[in-house]
Amino acid sequence: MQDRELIARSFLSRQDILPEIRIVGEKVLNKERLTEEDGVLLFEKASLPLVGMLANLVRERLHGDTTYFNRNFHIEPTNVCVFSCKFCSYSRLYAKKEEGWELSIEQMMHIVRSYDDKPVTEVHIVGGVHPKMTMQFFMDLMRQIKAHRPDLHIKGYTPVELDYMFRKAKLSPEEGMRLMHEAGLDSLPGGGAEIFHPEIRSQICADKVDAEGWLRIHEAAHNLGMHSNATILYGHIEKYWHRIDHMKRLRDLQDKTGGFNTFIPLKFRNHDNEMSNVPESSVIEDMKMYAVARLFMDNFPHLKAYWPMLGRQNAQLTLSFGVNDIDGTIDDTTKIYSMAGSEEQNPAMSTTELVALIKQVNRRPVERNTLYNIINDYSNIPSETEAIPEGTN
Ligand code: V47
Ligand code: SF4
Repeated sequence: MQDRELIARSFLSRQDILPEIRIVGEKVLNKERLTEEDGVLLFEKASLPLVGMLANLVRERLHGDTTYFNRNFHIEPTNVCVFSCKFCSYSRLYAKKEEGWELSIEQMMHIVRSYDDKPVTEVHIVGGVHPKMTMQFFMDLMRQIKAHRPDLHIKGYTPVELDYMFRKAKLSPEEGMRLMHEAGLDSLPGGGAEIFHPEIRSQICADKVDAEGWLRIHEAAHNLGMHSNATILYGHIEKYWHRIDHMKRLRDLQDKTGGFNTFIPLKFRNHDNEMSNVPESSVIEDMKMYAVARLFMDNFPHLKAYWPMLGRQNAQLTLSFGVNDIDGTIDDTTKIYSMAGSEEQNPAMSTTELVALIKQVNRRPVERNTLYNIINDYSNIPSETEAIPEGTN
């Protein structure tokens, strides 16, 4: 038996571990699936070192020390949005659209061309839901991107945007996804999931696609052979059981389709939105979220920490709590988190910095493409800088 399994067993045999927690821990050691009750129990009663140790065990069983990142850039076509999610610091209501931005296809192609000499593998397209930006508009955009750079993977549009487009075009999710895929859409990002349970969804984002609609669109994508990610927006008014209910719905769909790549917990940030009175979660709570997610989401291959939202040092910390992916180099092209109050006001990180960040916590940095094929293994390449610059939490 590997050392780490032995260490985990001896940790679990400690007298101070509650018997009901020990039972859950033993399930993890025996590779048994956790129930919803087990998940809630871990959140409520397990210590952080215990869930962290178990999550790290699972992470190392799956990936060893490998920590993935990719080279990507974002296009945010607009922040004008017909919806009014209470946690959103980013959107400008359609009624006040002059306060927002709206990019033309030519402006977005200009962004794409600005990466012509750079080895990026993915463009992540995500934004508000603008009533004038139709499905046809985005299909034209994707065709132009593919005509210009066929190898660039297009990860784009959440079910919030897609559901709105499909309804306007009078298409079913299945028909709509097929057309978007044919126009060049390669995979779906994880956004728009928030908290599925209607008790919370009706309070924080009542007017956008519901849980069933979100899941149906991802299922339609998976059935076309596309992959996708899933998120949870945690740390606001939800209870632990809402988080587990959310993860259970995703785990069930993953059992059915196997199309999800990565689960991404997103920490609620409270700056400049209608939920500014809700305090943000502590770092301890954040690490627990990642650890329990790793343990509960046993059929998701990857767990990602999105560093522009967490900050660099906390993202490093998550690598000991189940996380094996810290997203991409990003290049200062997203505004979602800086507008919501993240420490990362200008989220750009070079490959050198990302590699150093991962090596600093003794993990193995590997550049991947969107589908987790290895592009470059940086473990034996000395970093130009091993240190993270001061003041860049
Ligand atoms: O769905 C909005 C979140 C998401 C706030 O798939 C907020 O690789 C915290 O999903 N505090 C969009 N979060 C971003 C997203 C994403 C990001 C990176 C990678 C991937 C991927 C997906 O941002 C929204 C919402 O859950 N969000 N406002 C806020 N105040
Ligand atoms: Fe619109 Fe998305 Fe913001 Fe909701 S989270 S208001 S759907 S941009």
